[in-house]
Amino acid sequence: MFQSKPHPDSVLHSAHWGTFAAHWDGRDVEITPYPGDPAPSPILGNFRGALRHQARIRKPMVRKAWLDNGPGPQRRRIGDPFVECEWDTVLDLLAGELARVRDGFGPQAIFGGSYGWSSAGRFHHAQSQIHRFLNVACGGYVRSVNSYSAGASGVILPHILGSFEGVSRRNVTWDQIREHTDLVLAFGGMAVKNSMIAGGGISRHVEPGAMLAAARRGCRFVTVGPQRDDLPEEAAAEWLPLRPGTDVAVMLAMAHTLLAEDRHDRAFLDRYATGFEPFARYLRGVTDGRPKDADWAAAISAVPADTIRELARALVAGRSLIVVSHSLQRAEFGEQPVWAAAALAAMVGQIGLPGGGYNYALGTLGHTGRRNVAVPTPTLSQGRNPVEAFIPVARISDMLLNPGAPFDYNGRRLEYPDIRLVYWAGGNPFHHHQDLARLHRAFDRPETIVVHDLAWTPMARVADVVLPATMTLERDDIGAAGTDPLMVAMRRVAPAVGEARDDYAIFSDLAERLQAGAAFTEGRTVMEWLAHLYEPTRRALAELGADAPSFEAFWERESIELPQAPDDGGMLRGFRTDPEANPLPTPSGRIEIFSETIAGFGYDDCPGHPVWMPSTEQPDEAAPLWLIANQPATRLHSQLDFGGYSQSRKVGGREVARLHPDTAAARGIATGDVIRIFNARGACLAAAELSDAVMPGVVHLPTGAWFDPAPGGEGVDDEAGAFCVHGNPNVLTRDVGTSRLAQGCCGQVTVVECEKYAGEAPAVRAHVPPVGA
Ligand code: PGD
Repeated sequence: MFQSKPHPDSVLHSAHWGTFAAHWDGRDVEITPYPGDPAPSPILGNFRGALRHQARIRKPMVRKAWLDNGPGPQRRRIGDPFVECEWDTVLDLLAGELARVRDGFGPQAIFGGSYGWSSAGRFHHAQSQIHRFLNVACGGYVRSVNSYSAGASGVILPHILGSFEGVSRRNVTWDQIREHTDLVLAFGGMAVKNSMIAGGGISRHVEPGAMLAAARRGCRFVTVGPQRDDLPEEAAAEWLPLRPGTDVAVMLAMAHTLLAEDRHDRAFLDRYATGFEPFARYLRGVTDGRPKDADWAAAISAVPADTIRELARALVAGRSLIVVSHSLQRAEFGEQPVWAAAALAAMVGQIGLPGGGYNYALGTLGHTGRRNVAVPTPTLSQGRNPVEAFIPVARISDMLLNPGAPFDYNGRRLEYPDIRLVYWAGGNPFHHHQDLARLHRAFDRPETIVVHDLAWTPMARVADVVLPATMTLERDDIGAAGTDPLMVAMRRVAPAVGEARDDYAIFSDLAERLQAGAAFTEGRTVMEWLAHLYEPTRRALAELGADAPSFEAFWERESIELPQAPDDGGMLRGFRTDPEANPLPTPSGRIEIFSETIAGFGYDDCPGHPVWMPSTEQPDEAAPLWLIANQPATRLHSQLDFGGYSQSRKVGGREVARLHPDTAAARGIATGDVIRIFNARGACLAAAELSDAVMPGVVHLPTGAWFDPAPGGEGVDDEAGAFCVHGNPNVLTRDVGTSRLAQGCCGQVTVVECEKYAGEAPAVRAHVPPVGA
């Protein structure tokens, strides 16, 4: 798939999934992974065939119905025809529309939340560009807070441990695990398909090597979850198959075992935690008459009671580390596994020790388990947003469908704003959001939708104004992440396709039309911006006495190594060493096993200490199987779904769904069959693969296949829901918040039935441009 030696004319470039050398031969790119990377990601292969793929947007386009009828709520369908426009015409039209909404309804009528990962470069980062533009030229916008990744944990961790970063990214490192850890208990595993990704770039994929070295030294890895391969072969892991969504019961039972056998660390709890007593009463069943013992948890989770007890004892027998993956909290009551694991780890008493304690989300991104960079990395200022209204990011459909309705969030009662114009750059809601039939209805409500993207994603196809953005390989940028030692001069590899322009160029011209050109560009060209953004890093390097080349020298060299901060365990180590001098940034300064603050909110779906609450959606006769809809291994989210590697892993052009041979046999399904996966919200087709790495009773369909409601762009029906012929699981997932505390997304798990598809399956047309393009 890759060239072993870079072409002599290659230049260095970077993506969220790796650093690489690239050469454009006029038709396609040759890719060679960065030589210092011990385990390059296969998804670098998605650049093959992507630059000139038919899915690229080549000209500015306007949806015909919007052009004919003007702005207003309207039925928008993925099969709608578009009309080509000249750049000047479309920018005049769009500037006029932005001014109409801004001046008529105020910036609080513009939704610029625009969630999405876009590309790695720090200047052409679409989120930063759009937010800067809306602040500078439109007087602000309604924003979104938190993420689809860590919707629940991002809100609860500050209440109970004080800092999301301090518990996830600046905590235990892979080096500590190699050296110190005896047991890694990973709820939801630590799949390398996730840790191969780091926003801003990643030059070395160290995780498989570190797990191999630790396992060889004798470290025991245990993965708890419905899929065996959530830990790589290198970890030589034990697999505890567990019914989806029941981890909290197992965590509570481990805590109960420690309590009942008096193995918990009382001294640690006394000194470092608050609220253990009410939690202990709950564990014993004093409050609800139901002790949370291992037998109780075994019946809920399918993990044998003896295994739960043995593992609880093992946690206190040596240096142990508890890990919880993001996936667990992307579900109803997703706050609970994050909190229950923290309470269990506090009882074990190793929080803050090298290689021990609790590292939320270790291995779920390449940002975790690493040392941090000791100097600032380039960041584009987004300006100031005076609009106060915001939504938790996954409440987009609720907002568009219910303007003015109240909702709860983290102790506040807020109101959904009334949105007239939606502006999106660098994200794909028809990939990332749940219940796509509902999202589709919600996108009928705004008067105007604008999208910049490099390709005809389903989001672009429901937009009114679609502007072609360049792809990362078509522009110069700087790649850097606060957790990677390599800062990369990302050199342009290929000319832009068609009339595609950089997001920056598009926003500059729009800002000019809105009399904010100079404020937006500050008079800088792209190269002048890169030099400007590089300067704080260079200055900090010089102050440290490190190699601090001029911008020109950095650009010539193509990369520099940045110094790393010490591997010192961060906030939790400091707290352990001296809790009076270094209290946690929680209300009590300690680990909050009971939170007065959260209890004070009075939420029945997130009470004052961790509790077991089964999901309100359970398998039943109509939908007897669990569906796991997690991150894909063949691309980042939905990005470059049309690229070489992603395509090579589809079967008949469809996404692959895995199911256990027993589950398949009961339905007469064989590997390679087209299957229909369905529930009350919708249905999708996928190609079946039988695998004993998946628990019986579970279907695994990763996200990222572009929503393809064929035939003819219909397939979204108010009664039957959405039907996707390509394999997008978000037609099936639930659009509810994790709880009133965080309102995070619940996309990870739902219930479904599946069957062999009868008849000729409709062809996948997800990557074919719309009529008129
Ligand atoms: P991407 O596919 O990365 O998905 O959701 P997100 O929207 O981030 O979308 C990025 C878009 O940016 C792509 O369309 C790409 O073409 C475009 N793009 C790339 N570079 C540029 C550029 O320079 N300019 C412009 N204008 N566009 C660009 C991800 C989200 O999905 C996340 S983070 C998570 S963790 C969630 N995970 C799940 C899950 O586990 N299960 C379910 N069911 N659903 C999920 N959704 C969430």
